[in-house]
Amino acid sequence: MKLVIAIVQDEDAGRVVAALMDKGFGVTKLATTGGFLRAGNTTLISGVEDNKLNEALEVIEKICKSREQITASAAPMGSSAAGGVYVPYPIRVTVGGATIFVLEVSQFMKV
Ligand code: 2BA
Repeated sequence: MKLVIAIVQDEDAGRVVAALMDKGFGVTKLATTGGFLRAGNTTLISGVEDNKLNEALEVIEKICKSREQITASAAPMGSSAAGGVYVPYPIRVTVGGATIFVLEVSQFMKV
């Protein structure tokens, strides 16, 4: 068995959960926050049988879309960062469809 951890955008999360459930996968949805954008995203965890792993990954891949987001970065004004004035300016980042980790499960039980 594998544990799939998929970090997806909030906009896609509902449809991914519905599609995984439709295909018989168990899934847990967690409200999370990305470290870089410090914006909300969604982490899905799903335990899947080895022979169903590709099917689960295909569902996630099909639904999750890359999007551009604008975030504020900051650059120092003046010649040195130390003691300089930091001015925020917008930068564009492309947030991926989904960031996925697949882990080997050593034991799975429901008690
Ligand atoms: P965030 O950390 O908020 O990152 C959002 C997007 O910002 C990233 O999209 C990437 O395009 C960009 N980004 C991240 N760090 C950057 C940096 N140091 N410089 C410039 N741009 C940067 P994704 O790569 O698609 O990641 C989407 C979300 O997936 C991340 O949200 C984070 O929550 C998670 N994630 C990505 N890689 C991860 C990892 N190695 N471990 C754990 N979580 C990860």
